[in-house]
Amino acid sequence: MGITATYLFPTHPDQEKIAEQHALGLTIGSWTDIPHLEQEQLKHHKGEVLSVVPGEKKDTVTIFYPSANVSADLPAIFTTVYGKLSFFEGYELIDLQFDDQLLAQFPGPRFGVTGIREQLGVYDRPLLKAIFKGVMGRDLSFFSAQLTELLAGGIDLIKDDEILFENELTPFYKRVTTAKEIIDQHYEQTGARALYAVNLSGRSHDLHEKAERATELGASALLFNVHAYGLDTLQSLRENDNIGLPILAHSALSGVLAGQAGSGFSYPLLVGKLTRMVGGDLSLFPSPYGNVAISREDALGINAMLVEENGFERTFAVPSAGIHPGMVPQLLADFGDNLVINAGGGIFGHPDGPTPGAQAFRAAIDASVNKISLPEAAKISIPLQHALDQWGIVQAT
Ligand code: 1AE
Repeated sequence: MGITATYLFPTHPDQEKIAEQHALGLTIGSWTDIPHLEQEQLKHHKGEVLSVVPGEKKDTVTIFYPSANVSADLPAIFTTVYGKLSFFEGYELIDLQFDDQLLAQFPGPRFGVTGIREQLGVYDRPLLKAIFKGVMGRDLSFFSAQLTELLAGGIDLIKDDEILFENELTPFYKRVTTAKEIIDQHYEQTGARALYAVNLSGRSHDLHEKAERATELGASALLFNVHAYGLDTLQSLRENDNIGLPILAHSALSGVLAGQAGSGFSYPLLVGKLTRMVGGDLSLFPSPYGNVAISREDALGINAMLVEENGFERTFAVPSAGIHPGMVPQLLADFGDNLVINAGGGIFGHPDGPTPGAQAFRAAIDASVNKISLPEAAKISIPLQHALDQWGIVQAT
C-alpha cells in the first residue's frame, strides 16, 4: 500500500544506482550510512525503485513509497516524494498513483461537471463564463452594470478577475449580495440561471470564516487562487460543509511549479489530477491558443486527468487567456463536453460591447455543437460576424 511516483530524471548511465540513492534518501536513509537502521525498518519504510526506462534526454523512473511513511495529506506526500529531490536540477515529477485507501482520504469535487450542469440546468453545450475586467478602481454600480450586460448576453457563469482583492470600492461581501440580487432578478425574468465566483482572498486563517459568511449571504461559487495558498487549503475549503459552494480553482502561479521546462510538477498532475482530487469543481488554466499559453499536450493532459475514471466527480476544464469566439470550434474539438469557455477581453473587447460580446460566444458555441462553420453561423449573427472580423478564426496547427 502506498504511492507510486513517476519522474523524469536527467539521463545517466548509472541511473539505477542514482534512483536507488534517491529512493533511500527520500525515505529512511541519508547521504551516509546510518548504523542504527534496522532491516525491519528498511523493509517497511524504504522507497523502492520499481523501474528505470532510459530515454533520449530523460530517463523515466518510478519509485514506490510505503503509505506507512506519510499521513493522508498532500503536504506530507509532496515532502516525501519530491521534497529534497526538488532541489536537484532537471528532475520532474510527472505523475502520482495512490492506493485506494489513500485515495479515499481525498474528497474530489463536491459538484463537478454533473453538479454544476444541474445547478445551471444546461446539459447540451459547453458553458460560457465571463471574467469581470476593468473593475479595479471602479465601484459597485459599474460592477452591477457589467453583470447585467453579461447576463443579457447569455453567460452561464462569471468570475472576478483573479487579481481583484478586498478593496473599498467593491468589498467582498457587497459583491456577493449585489451579484445575488442581479442574478436572482435575471432568473425571475428569464428562467436562466447563472453562477458568480467571487474571489475568496486574504489571509489563510480568515478564509473559512469569510467563505462561510459569503455562503450565508447567498454566494453561488468561489474563485480560489489555489497555488498561491496550496492545494491543501483548497481541500480544507472543499471539506467544510458550512461552505458547500462550487470552487473554481485558478492556476495563477502554477507556472513556477509546473511550467519550468525540465523540472517541477507536470501540468496534468498539478492542475489536473491533484486539483480534482482536493475538490476543484472547475480548473482554470491557460489554453494552447491565447496570449498566455501552455503546450497543447499539457492542456489536453490536464483535461484527461480531469475526466479519467477514478471514482471522483469530473472537474470542468476552463482553458483560458485570450479566448475569443473564433477559437470555440477548436476548443470544443479539444475538450469535448467537459468544457467551460472563459473570456474576459474576448467579451469586453467586442466592438459592440459586452452583451453582443457574450452573444457572439453563444452563437459560436451553438454553431460548433451543431457542426455549423463559424462563417456560416455569422451570416445570421451580427455579433459573431463582428467578433470574427475583429479576431479571426483559430485552428490548431
Ligand atoms: C490563465 C489566466 C486567464 C485569466 O484568468 C484571465 O483573466 C483572462 O482574461 P482574458 O480572457 O485573457 O481577457
